[in-house]
Amino acid sequence: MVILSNFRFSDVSHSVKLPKMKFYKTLIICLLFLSSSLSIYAQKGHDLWLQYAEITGDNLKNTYLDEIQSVTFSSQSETTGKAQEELQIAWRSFFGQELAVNTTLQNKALWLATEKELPKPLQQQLKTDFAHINEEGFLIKKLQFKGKAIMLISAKKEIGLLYGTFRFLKELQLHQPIEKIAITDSPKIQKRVLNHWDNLDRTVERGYAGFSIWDWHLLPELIKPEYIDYARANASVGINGTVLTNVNANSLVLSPQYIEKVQALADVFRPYGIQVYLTARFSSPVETGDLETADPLDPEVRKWWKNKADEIYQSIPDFGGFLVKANSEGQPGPNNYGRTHVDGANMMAEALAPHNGIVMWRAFVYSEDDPEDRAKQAYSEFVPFDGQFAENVLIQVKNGPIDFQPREPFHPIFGAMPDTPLMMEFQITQEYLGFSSHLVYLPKMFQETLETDTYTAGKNSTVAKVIDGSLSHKKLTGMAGVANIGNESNWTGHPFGQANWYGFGRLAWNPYLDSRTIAEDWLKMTFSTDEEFVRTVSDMMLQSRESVVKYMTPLGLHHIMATGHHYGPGPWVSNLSRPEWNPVYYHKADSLGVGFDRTTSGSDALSQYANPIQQEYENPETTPEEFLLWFHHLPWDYQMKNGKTLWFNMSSTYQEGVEEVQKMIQTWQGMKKFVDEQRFQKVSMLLQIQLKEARWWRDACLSYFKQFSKMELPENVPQPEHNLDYYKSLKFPFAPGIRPSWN
Ligand code: BDP
Repeated sequence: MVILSNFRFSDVSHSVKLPKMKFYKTLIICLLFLSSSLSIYAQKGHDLWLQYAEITGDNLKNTYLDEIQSVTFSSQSETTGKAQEELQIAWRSFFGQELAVNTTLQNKALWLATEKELPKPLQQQLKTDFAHINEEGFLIKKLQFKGKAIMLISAKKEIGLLYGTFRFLKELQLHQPIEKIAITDSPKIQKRVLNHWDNLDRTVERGYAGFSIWDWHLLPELIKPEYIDYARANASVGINGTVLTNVNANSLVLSPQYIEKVQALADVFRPYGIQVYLTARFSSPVETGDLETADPLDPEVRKWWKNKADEIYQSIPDFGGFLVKANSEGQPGPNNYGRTHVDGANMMAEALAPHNGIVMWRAFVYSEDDPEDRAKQAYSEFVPFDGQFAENVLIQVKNGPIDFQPREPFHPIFGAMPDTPLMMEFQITQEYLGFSSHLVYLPKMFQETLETDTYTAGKNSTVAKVIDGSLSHKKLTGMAGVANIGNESNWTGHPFGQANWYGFGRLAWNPYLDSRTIAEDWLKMTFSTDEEFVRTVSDMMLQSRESVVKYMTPLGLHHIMATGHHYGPGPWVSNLSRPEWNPVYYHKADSLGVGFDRTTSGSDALSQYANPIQQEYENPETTPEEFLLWFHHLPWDYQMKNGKTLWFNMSSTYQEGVEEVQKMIQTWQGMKKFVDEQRFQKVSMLLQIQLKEARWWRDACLSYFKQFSKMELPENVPQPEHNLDYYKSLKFPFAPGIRPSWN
């Protein structure tokens, strides 16, 4: 079964006319048998949540096969071709057989047709359903048509048919009874984009799953099957854009030599509804040797970008646009020429507008010579520009005001720029959450941010409403996720890292989804539909985010990791040139206490939030304890809600984090019978690494903070194995994900 499930026979039989069909078929089947024993497990990981596991229950299988006996396509396009391929991949894998394709509609058929291809009476009958979906939405409905029982997948556009097909196949993967399949759905966010921090030399900044999947050297000629599988996986969750290159950009990617390579990828992704974007280095006009300035108000510079955009669109007519990191962490930008972010973004927007391209301009800025609290800087710089950006500019804002920490309050920009489209930037790669060795289910964290109330337009002004544009009627909306994908055979390194890619896609489609539902769906599609398995492992996933916060940065601590590679604890680091790069800047531990005072008596970062939040957080007693040290500097013996001291709570929370990882190990051991050997063992081994590193975080951080608290560890917290000097001495010159020059 597994052999068939991974063999895309349709790819061969439909696209190439083979003269000696029988001979080739036999040969291919023999080769598959030979290779299957070697690759069976690796392929399971490779197939992500599109496992299409064999449907064995007689009842279920028979009903599905009885109810869907053939498929008819009213549309003939590249995109519906992909829907057809996917149906066959799934059918062979679910049932060991192909799904008959008929040109005329039969009884008990699956029917794919866009709204305008439907006969008038049906269009009329489904009027209300169509009124509820947008251009990318779809409907799946069982109905009677001319005396025939039909399962209809319909949409306004072809891409909706593909999304509908994936959703239909998902329902089968979840073993949904056929009569219960009735869905009308549309994405709530327009630009659902992965950001690859991939360099042209194939290293991946903050990537922990091998090298970049883009094999630039062999493009445009070599189209790897992975590119197609990547597109299938993304389309299956509705991701419709990919930024191929690192935000710390290289202008080479805008050269004709590379545009040709980008075009080859865009051609692969197009039928799957995925647009390609590039990162644009602001100084490109200079770096290419064409001009002496990149001043955005210089007419020559404006012309350069216009010509560049025209050139790209010549090859890639549906090119998405540019993502820009400007005047941030040493990247060039308009400020270098005394100009503003508005000048820079609007110049690029002007070049892209005639082609319907967009600019995603990042708000991740903080200055090396600004003494203002780093948490305040992006807001201070961007909010005054509200309403000044061109219509095709999205400001891309990280979920929190510092930098993808295990827990941050939401970014105060959300809700504070009602006249500017704001795009959410989440980080799927786990730069600060254990790389690809820790099992941390991120959708739980994404959900926490999305459902937080900003109060900026009264009660219930959640971040999700800012992002989907509903709070202030935005025309352009988006969500970006920094990808955790590399050329590892299972794409993400950790088998559970796949859930974070999957979950990002689901939330970008619908930011109101519950992360538990997403976890359950993912588990069923990826591993097993067994109830006990799904319940137990989804509980473990949902808890995992809190556990990492506990063993790394409890009670609002943040940015206390080691330098450069960010691997492991480093709360003692104080020697870096920029003050705000040092962990001591963030925790401010001394003999009097610990934490960053961001209230009116401190940096006053709190004033960037709406009133109800200010009032609640101004006083440590009413501040949610998970944000205590983010907003307050408190004495070590500060009494917390449970009547114990801050030091006691900090120490025991670190300990709880470690114990929770121990519990994850036990839980996972009990799941052996549900998971194939290779993925089971991999997760087991990675959990041991997670435990080792959780203990390391606990011991190193508590040894460090204890010098200031001068208090004993609570009884249940073991004494650190080593002294502080030992933890400080640890070096990891080859930790992954870092630019070699930063070592
Ligand atoms: C930080 C990363 C750095 C990125 C930067 C960014 O450490 O590698 O370049 O974010 O988002 O988290 O630009």
